[in-house]
Amino acid sequence: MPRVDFRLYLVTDRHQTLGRPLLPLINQALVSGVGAVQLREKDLHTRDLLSLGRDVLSVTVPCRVPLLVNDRVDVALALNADGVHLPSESMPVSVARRLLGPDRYIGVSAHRVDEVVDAQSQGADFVVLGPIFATPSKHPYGPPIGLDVLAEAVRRTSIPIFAIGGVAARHIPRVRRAGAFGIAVISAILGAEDVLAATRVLLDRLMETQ
Ligand code: 3NM
Repeated sequence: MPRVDFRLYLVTDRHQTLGRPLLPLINQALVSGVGAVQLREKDLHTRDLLSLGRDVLSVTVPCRVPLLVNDRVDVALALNADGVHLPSESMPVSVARRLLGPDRYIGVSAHRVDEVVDAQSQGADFVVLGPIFATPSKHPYGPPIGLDVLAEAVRRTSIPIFAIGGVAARHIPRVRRAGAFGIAVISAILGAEDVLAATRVLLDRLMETQ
């Protein structure tokens, strides 16, 4: 199992960059020290996703930062990426593990405590749990689940849990008190006017609360 040694997980959405091209923003986040990147561009066809994935790898690899591909195990393998991130309706962890082998990351999205428990028992490397707060980035999962659910998931498991959904720098002390290992964000980085500075602030808060 690969070791989860990152606390700030950047999830991409090229529609949430304030109109700026995605790659330079990812690069700025990497320069500031973001720990892992998830390529999550659900509306791209396979060929375009592969092409963007190659471009993203050209900036993550020199920084030795893992790149995980959302849902698409085939694309992760084709890119020789560092892992996959499985949405809750995706293939089971055990099947992805068989395809990817023991050394690549398998992250799992969860929206309830029992899904976190399941992900752990199936051998996921980490879980992203949310939406913790209200977020304009994603509506399908309904209202925020809140910090109490996060705290309960932490109590019932030992897997690293990343809080997602509306997480901003000001939330980090509360999220960490609830036991989150780290945070996963789109808009707190890609929606910031100054991506370098915003990433640095998130990392500083995470360090302060470690
Ligand atoms: N997954 P932002 S919430 C991609 O609850 C994603 O599983 C969520 O974007 C979940 O940091 C979300 O801008 C959006 O709120 C995260």
